[in-house]
Amino acid sequence: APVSLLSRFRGALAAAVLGDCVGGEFEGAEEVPLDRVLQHLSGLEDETRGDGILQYSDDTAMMRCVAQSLLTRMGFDEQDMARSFAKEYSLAPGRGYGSGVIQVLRKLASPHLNDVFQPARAQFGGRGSFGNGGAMRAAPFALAFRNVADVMRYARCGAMLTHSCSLGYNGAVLQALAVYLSLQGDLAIPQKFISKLISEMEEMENDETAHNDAKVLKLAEFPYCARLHRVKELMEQNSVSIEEVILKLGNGIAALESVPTAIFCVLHCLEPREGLPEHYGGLERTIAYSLALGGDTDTIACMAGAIAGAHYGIDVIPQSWLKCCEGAEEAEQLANRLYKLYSIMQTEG
Ligand code: F2R
Ligand code: MG
Ligand code: MG
Repeated sequence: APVSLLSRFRGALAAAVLGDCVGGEFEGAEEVPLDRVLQHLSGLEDETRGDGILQYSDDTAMMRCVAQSLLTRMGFDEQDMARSFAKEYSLAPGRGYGSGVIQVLRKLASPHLNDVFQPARAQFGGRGSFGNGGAMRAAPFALAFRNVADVMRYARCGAMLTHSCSLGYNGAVLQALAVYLSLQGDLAIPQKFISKLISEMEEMENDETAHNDAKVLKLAEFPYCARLHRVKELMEQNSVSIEEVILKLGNGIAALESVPTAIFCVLHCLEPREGLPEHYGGLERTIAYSLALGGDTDTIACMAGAIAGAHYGIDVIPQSWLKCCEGAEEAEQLANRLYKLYSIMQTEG
């Protein structure tokens, strides 16, 4: 049966929270045997475990701020979003934030700050952060704007509140774009999906700042496009090992080492895969596979979850899994409200 747009909206945000909550168990682990992942996931079916037993981390905390700000301001308002990040951090600083970004979040709390993008620009000796913190919270931008140019423009601005290096904010643009295309049903033709990502990112990376950052960091001239081409190559292979995925795409805390990886997880798990239970659908496969890569598991599973959830919709996500995740219900409510905002924009636009 066709998946409704509302179901896709709810699936995107709920599966992002799911990925964050279940991925927290393995964040930073170098090797994660698949049987440990499957054990962890089958434990979520144990009804004697409490609701919301798995806590969400900074990924969800900041994604909620993005969604709430877009809703209250009915669009992007940098002052409001910055305030929202700062307030959330001050209320719950122990959610596992990146060690650099906490300085930005503290500065954003100052009532005397005029330029809310300035603290991010001061990071890492003025080079800015290339971490995946902008990308991990980018999904709501894809639900709040009706055209692709706005999704990309505002995902970039929203990320720049904490990540001023082009590798950081372009990772957020790529993640928002992947969720947007998935919501439109583009994952039905995977080759078309990846080609669209590459052509949009070619334009984004065709920029002097991006070229300079890539040069300083000794990366390819179009770093995201180069990774997306590797995703395409891996998709065309008959079999791919976990080691090869990590080697070619990465599994780290840098946006470049994790956003293309999350996209690959979704594409790879569109079909049944050896080692993953036969009764798993594509959404469950995507989450399990993301965890099995190790490294920044909460964030890769969160981003892959958002893209996969936008494709499969809310109804295929096991209720028992969602029940274990703190904040899953609120994510669905935020998605409902974003859908209403999107619908108003459709009719007014
Ligand atoms: N922080 C973590 N995980 C660490 C362990 C947490 C532990 N489980 C706990 O409970 O405490 N996870 C979260 O951080 C990632 C998102 O980070 P974000 O928001 O991008 O932060 P930051 O600080 O800007 O960047 C992260 C690190 O990347 C390196 N880095 C970034 N830019 C750099 C640059 N220009 N030069 C050199 N290094 C740079 C630094 O090591 C930063 O600390 C997510 O995984 C989220 O889950
Ligand atoms: Mg986290
Ligand atoms: Mg993480």
